[in-house]
Amino acid sequence: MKSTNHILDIALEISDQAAELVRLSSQKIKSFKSKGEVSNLVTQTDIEVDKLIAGKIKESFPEHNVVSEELGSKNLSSEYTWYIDPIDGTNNFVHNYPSFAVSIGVYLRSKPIVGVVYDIPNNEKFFALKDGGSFSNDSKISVSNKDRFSEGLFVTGFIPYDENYIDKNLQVIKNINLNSHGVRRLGAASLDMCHVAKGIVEGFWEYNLQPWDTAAGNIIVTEAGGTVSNENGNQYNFDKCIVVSNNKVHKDFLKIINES
Ligand code: 2AM
Ligand code: CA
Repeated sequence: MKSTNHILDIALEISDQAAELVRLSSQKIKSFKSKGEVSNLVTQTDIEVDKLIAGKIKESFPEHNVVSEELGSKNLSSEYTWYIDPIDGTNNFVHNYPSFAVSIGVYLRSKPIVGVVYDIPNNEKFFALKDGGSFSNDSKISVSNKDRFSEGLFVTGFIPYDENYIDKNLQVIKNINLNSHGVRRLGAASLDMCHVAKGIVEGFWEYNLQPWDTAAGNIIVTEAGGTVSNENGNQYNFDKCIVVSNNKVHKDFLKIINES
């Protein structure tokens, strides 16, 4: 536990420095490049922040593996792996839409042990430690108590150019809208997961995310009492579909996704 606490302390410190760099860059004009499709964006800030985070991890834990969105993987055969998204919600960042975050998740032997998601525009830092609970700034957070799917609020995301899943997801969105208080779409998966952890939405689902989008959010949700699974209800292991809830509505949630 002592070493896990130390990892959390370093992850929090790194996220503060990364958030500061994103904040400073927010005030400048943002030039962006498209990584192929028209809405798949990367800015110079994504790359600078990724380099900052990877460099800081190397200073403290030179032997740990690092997997990041913009710099790729550095596999040193360690039992520890850091999954980094320097800016989750790059598209929002470019448009000044206030939903983007730095996301840092640490796994030990394929299980999450530490997560930090820093919501920069809202100044809210979410973090969790294995068996230590989930927090937003200094307050403990937990998932909502709502057990009726029909009274829940849900959030999803979709990659606009993802031909394989967009039609399926539109059908799921329609059915959830018809059977609940509704669906929201904010554009940063790590924050959507933290919103389940904080109890302001009952569930989140998305297709085709990458490990750096979900690694930190995963432990923040489970330590807050929620469930993170794939569409079959099995423990999520970077599968094609992620289904996250307050646990109480999980069964109904899976049913509606699978029957859409
Ligand atoms: P990003 O801003 O870091 O790319 C929105 O639905 C979510 O999908 C965001 O978390 C966004 O993260 C992510 N996303 C967008 N394009 C993606 C891609 N090509 N692969 C994986 N995740 C992506
Ligand atoms: Ca990103």
